[in-house]
Amino acid sequence: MTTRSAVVALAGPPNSGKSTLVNRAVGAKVSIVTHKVQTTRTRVRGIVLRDAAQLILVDTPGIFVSPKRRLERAMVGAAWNAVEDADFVVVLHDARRAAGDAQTALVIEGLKERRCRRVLLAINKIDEVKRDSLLALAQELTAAYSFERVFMISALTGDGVEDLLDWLAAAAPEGPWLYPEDDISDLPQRLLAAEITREKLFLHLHDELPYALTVETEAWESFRDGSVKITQTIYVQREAHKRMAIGAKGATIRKVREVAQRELEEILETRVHLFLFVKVRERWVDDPERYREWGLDFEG
Ligand SMILES: Nc1nc2c(ncn2[C@@H]2O[C@H](COP(=O)(O)OP(=O)(O)OP(=O)(O)O)[C@@H](O)[C@H]2O)c(=O)[nH]1
Ligand SMILES: [Mg+2]
Repeated sequence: MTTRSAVVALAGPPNSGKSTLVNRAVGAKVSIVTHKVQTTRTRVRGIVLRDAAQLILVDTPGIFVSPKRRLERAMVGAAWNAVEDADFVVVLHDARRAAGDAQTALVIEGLKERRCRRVLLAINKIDEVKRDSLLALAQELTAAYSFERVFMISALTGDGVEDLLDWLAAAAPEGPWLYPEDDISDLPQRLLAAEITREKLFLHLHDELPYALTVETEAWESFRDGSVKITQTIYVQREAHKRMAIGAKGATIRKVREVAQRELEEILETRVHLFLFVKVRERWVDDPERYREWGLDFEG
């Protein structure tokens, strides 16, 4: 069998559905998803086998205008690095937004600066709009950039996703598979487990708090009966944030722990004992160690 492989970067504005698409394509949760912007903080590779082709789908942080904080700069930088390293780029555009939307325009501008080849467009969330509006949207977007192909998809329902993957698999160049055939992601379990907890924190906390915290898996202990004990620290920047994360009488952290633990049990297919600790570390966003683990560029 002649094997083929391609690295495919999914790029687009925050919330356009990149992580949802990676999970849908892989058929498992490899990257976290929330309704909030800037959920994904680093590149996460999801791996898909199609016939003789291995597709490495690279989920990236959303690209947004003039990121100011160090973490935001590192996130947007990671997205552009992924684009530059890829064989194909799939730009996601939320079908509910106009073709001239500033967010997508920013992505297109960046693609032009980088003279990227082999760029596809995926108009996502088509389950949310009337079909007859899509053609005009596609025409306007292809007028703004010469996308090699346009796909209409719903990462949520899966509509159109097979077509996109089939196209990529057929277009992938000949070459060895880059990962073992059973792999579905490059994210180590400890990091995935931290991400699952961060997702639940995003869903249960409000305003700027989700953006001001990070989660780390400190310990991972496997027992003879197959169960695992996972200990994680949630770093926040202020005492007030710690109180909010814990909630009245510990209600918030208890809920987060419960849903994160349940999901980890599903993913790991075993009993999980999850222990969460909240610590104030004012300057975690300026600590290189926090970036290294995630493969983010500290100096950007
Ligand atoms: N209706 C609908 N919702 C979608 C679709 N794809 C994604 N979503 C929703 O859009 C929201 C954002 O999805 P994500 O996959 O987290 O988006 P993202 O592009 O990874 O966002 P960032 O990581 O913040 O850049 C979530 O609430 C998803 O459920 C879709 O095809 N249809
Ligand atoms: Mg994401």
